Amino acid sequence: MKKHRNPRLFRLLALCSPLLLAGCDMTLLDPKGQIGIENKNLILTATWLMLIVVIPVILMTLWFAWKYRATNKSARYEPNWSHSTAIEVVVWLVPIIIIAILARITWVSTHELDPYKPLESEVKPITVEVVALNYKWLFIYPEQGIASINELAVPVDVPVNFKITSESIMNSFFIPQLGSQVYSMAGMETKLHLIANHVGAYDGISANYSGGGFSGMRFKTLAMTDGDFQQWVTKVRESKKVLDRDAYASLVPMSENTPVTYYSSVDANMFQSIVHAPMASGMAQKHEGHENHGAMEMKGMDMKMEMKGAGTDAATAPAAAVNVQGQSMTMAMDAGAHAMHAGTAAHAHKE
Ligand SMILES: [Cu+2]
Repeated sequence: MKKHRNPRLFRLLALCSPLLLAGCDMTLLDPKGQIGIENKNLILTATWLMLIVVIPVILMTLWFAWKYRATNKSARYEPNWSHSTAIEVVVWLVPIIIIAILARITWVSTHELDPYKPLESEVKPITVEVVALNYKWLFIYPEQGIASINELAVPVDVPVNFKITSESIMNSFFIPQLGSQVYSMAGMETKLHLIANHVGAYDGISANYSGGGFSGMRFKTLAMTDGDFQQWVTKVRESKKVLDRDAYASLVPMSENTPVTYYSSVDANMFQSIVHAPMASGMAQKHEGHENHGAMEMKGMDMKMEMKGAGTDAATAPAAAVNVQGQSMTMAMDAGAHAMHAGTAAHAHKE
């Protein structure tokens, strides 16, 4: 009997598979909070359901190619074969059933895991306001009156209500081991509700590319016992820095790999004023020097719209239509930082 197998190839494959996986530390599959656990179950359930089709297809492809190879004279040869009701039933019915199950799971889990839905808990949640800056994360604790950069501390088993916005460019606020991510966008507030159920330090990232310093836009999420969290709050309150308007303005220019910074106090309504900044009358001032503009800015579109915005009052109907279209496109491209460009006379860039 001839030896078909190639033992060296098999050994190589066996050696390679862990290497291929070594690159990813599977944080999504190692959740440390309730939402993360539900995310993981959803990922695995959907994957297994799809593998019901994928695995037999791959195995049968290999088996058919081997069984009906030219040298196998014992296999049936049917050059005129074209239809099998049994096969049709299987290849349509099985995927339809899988898609129906996936559809139901998607519907139910989309509502259950809605990031805007507060978590059910008897413990009073804490609020953390998150601001994505270029390229660092600012965390404001309105109840404690403190703030930190690139370090998020939360007590374990306490639901965290995140309110999220961005100074300019769109980012995505993501702590993989705690679960769902949500975009941060200028001029608006998004919400995310998470919980950490285990003490530990978990990586936080921006999951949406935002420019040159993006790779350093990371923070540690410190999930602590209640006592440790109070100590952390006390430590932050001992900082000599305070987050007032001037301190915030100094954070706006781009910086990379920003070290952890604590602020012992925060101006009241700091977060709301950041959210509303693009719509405030002081927009032209905020735009001075264009330092807020993102990497994704479309210069040509910007100028074109400014001309319309700053133009005479005799704006014709077609021009207005173009304006509206341009505005919505810019919102998508520049995450709202430019949302008010079109038609805002105050924003004529005279500075
Ligand atoms: Cu501008």
